[in-house]
Amino acid sequence: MKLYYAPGTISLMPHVALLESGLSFVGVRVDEASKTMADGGDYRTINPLGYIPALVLDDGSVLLEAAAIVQYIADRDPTGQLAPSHGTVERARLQAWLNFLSSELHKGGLGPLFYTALDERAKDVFRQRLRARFAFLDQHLSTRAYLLGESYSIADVGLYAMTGWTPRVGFDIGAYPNLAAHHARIANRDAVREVHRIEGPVPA
Ligand SMILES: N[C@@H](CCC(=O)N[C@@H](CS)C(=O)NCC(=O)O)C(=O)O
Repeated sequence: MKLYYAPGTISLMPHVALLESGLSFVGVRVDEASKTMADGGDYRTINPLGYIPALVLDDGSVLLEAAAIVQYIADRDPTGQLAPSHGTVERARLQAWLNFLSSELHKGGLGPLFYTALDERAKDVFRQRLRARFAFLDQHLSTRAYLLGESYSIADVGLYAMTGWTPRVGFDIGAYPNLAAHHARIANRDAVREVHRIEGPVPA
């Protein structure tokens, strides 16, 4: 398998999943802004829409969408630690969180704050939505260590990646102590540290 990743993006989630699973893969770095791959090629030959991540499977086909990619990895993970089994309500809850992260936090909250063309009034709409969602998460995490309860899952890394974007868009999560504690907890995982070491700093 080949994972196309860029530092500071949601590709952190499948990158950590791959390391934690122990599955064999090759990582290919992509420059998020120019869409240039490490070998100089155009990443849009992998994903015509240009967004990251993408996973190329051993049969050469491409799998897109972080939520689907991490579940594909989790289902092949011999340790079984990344996701609950299919057909269980716990698996449905994992899917609910992955969907929440992708739609409510990423595209409907934090993502728009990166757009320099949006004025402050427009960004305030998204900041307001984020405050409600962060308060909801903070309450949820007040009685549990992880999104699914006492069991870690790959969705925790997705949340960690997104809370990691908040300083870059001037959003302080200090007002949400349980969310901040969750971020610190996930930051301490060996695979998370290792992925940061491999990926290096987020380009300016
Ligand atoms: N729906 C996609 C969205 C991925 C996405 O938006 N990735 C961002 C980085 S976090 C990206 O590549 N943005 C650059 C672009 O859209 O051109 C997923 O969840 O995998």
